[in-house]
Amino acid sequence: MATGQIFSKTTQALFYNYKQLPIQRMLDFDFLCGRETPSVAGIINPGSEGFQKLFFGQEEIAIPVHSAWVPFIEAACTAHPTADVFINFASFRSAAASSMAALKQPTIRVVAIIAEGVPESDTKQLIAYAKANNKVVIGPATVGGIQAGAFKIGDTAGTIDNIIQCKLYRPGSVGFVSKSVRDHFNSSCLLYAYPFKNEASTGGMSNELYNTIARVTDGIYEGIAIGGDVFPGRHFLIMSFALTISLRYNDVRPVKMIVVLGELGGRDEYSLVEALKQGKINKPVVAWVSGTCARLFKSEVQFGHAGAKSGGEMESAQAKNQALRDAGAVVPTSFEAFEGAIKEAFDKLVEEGKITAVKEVTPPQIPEDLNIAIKSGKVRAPTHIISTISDDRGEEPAYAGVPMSSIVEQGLGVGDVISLLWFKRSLPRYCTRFIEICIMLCADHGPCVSGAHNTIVTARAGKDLVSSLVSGLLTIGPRFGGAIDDAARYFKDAYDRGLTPYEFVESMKKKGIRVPGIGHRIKRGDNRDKRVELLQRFARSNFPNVKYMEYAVEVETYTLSKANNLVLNVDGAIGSLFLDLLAGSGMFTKQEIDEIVGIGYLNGLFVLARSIGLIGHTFDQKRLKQPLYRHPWEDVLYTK
Ligand code: Q5B
Repeated sequence: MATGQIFSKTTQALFYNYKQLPIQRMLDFDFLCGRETPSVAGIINPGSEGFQKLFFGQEEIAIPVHSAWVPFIEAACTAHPTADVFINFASFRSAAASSMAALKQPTIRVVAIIAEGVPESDTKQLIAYAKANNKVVIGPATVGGIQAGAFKIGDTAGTIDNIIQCKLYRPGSVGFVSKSVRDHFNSSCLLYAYPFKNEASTGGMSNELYNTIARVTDGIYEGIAIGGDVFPGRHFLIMSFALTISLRYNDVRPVKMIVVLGELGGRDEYSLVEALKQGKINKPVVAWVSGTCARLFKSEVQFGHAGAKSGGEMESAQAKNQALRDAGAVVPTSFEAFEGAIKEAFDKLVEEGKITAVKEVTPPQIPEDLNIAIKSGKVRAPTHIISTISDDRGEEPAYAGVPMSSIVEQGLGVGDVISLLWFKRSLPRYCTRFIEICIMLCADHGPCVSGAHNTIVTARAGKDLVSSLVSGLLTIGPRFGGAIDDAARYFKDAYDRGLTPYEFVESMKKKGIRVPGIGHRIKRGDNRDKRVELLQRFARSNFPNVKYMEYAVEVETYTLSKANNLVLNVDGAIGSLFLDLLAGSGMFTKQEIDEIVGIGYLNGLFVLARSIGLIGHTFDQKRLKQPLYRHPWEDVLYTK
């Protein structure tokens, strides 16, 4: 690194507290400048580890992420020994501790603290430590700084468009230092009383000056915003840094002139006055202290950030401007004349042959982010998913176009929600009531059925709710609970083809297929399934037509004549009755009914219902603190 410089084209930083935008802006700046390595080596972020994907030009790169807080800062610094800048985006509450931890790392040379409102005593300690250990603190309450064509901190210089406009992708000849005055600055007057405490600085005034300087000179070599917090020691602490910067600019050979933007309040600028008087700075200094309008106010007003408050005549913008002028700096009579003064000083240097023309380069085009391009209508991109049942983009989620509030206000129930999300329509009340009855009747069938057994064993193995639930759900299939769709398919086909129950059952037997919906492990002809009876009773009194169910009953009569366990089971009852619901409600076309039966919607009713019971069994086992289940040897036939 050349004499006096704090950044170079190979400088790398650790970024504390993940903020996507400023990091991406740093990387975009890197790309503009033609850097070979990204300026962000690593990210330190509370509670996360791994990698963060970001763009470096067109390429996606993975930047390592390290856990936050003090011991991890050390680990992150060790992991990235080439990173000597620590950019701290922590809140004002935790910025001091993390900054001190960073300053104590041998690899860290510069710490930039973005937060505004860091306790003054903490800031003093940080600056004292930095001074004693030959390190640099920029901030707090700073937007950061930039070395044109080499490195920039976070949001410094704003958008890529602004950076290109200000030609910050290549070095010029001007060293610039400011107090990072915010966007609401206007000419010689800071317009609004301090509204933004504790926000990160936006650096609007620095950006303004980068523009101004780019317009009338060959551009910035380096720009630093020293930060705008107030604390008692700021004459010495903050401005001594500003002064240090000015003195440093005096040493940095490519810097040919210095531009300083101060502000009312404090006596910081007087150290610069002294340095000028003592001849320590021999490069032209063009300065302006903002806040000359403060005199228009009857009482003391705080402008912009915390430091901008005039505390007496010496601290007024007018007095400081005059002192700088007397010491030899070029100080215009108003902010409006600042640009002209900078231009004049620069032109003089050109005339004197002290400025060699900057080699102009055309920066590469930064690919636009897809989201931004789509928003602006510049590109179109195909979607990867189609969804037709729900939409969460508006003010409230809607199921099949029916807003949540309407569902609640109309007093609709689970059956209606299922109608909307599964069938994409509002069904008549008797249909939704039937769905609800199915859900209630199938919610559980005791601990001995396949699903509950699996769930119980899983819960007793110490597994969590979801694992216990799905281990039970995974047993649902052609034998257990998942025969509803097949029952509907076969009953429909047989009925629609006009097969007699005998022809149907015997044709199934010939194919070696058990009739889905028929047969039960414990229910018998003389011990019928109450659930089936309840469903049938409801349908007979509410459905316009129950032809499929009556057909299933005829099939049952035939199968019962063969064996007493071949009853119409709950799957068969739901399957046949749902055919009646679809056909009789007048809400579905023939094609839609075929699709529903073909796709197989109806097992969903059992899956949904039985989830209620399986969740209950999981809680039951946990509540009972049941130990690991082991099946007894006596219950196993060991054979060869
Ligand atoms: N045979 C359910 O069988 C079961 C026959 C058949 C023709 C049939 C069986 C079956 C179709 C699938 C079905 C849903 C495996 C059941 C449910 C939810 C539950 C569960 C709960 C809850 C029972 C003895 C003789 C053999 C077989 C013949 C049997 N079924 N013939 N069509 N469908 N059904 N599943 O008792 O001549 O001796 O060789 O697969 O609808 O899961 O509560 O437990 O809420 O949790 O093991 O209700 O019926 O009878 O296999 O000893 O067979 O009957 O061919 O004839 P079993 P097996 P043969 S509801």
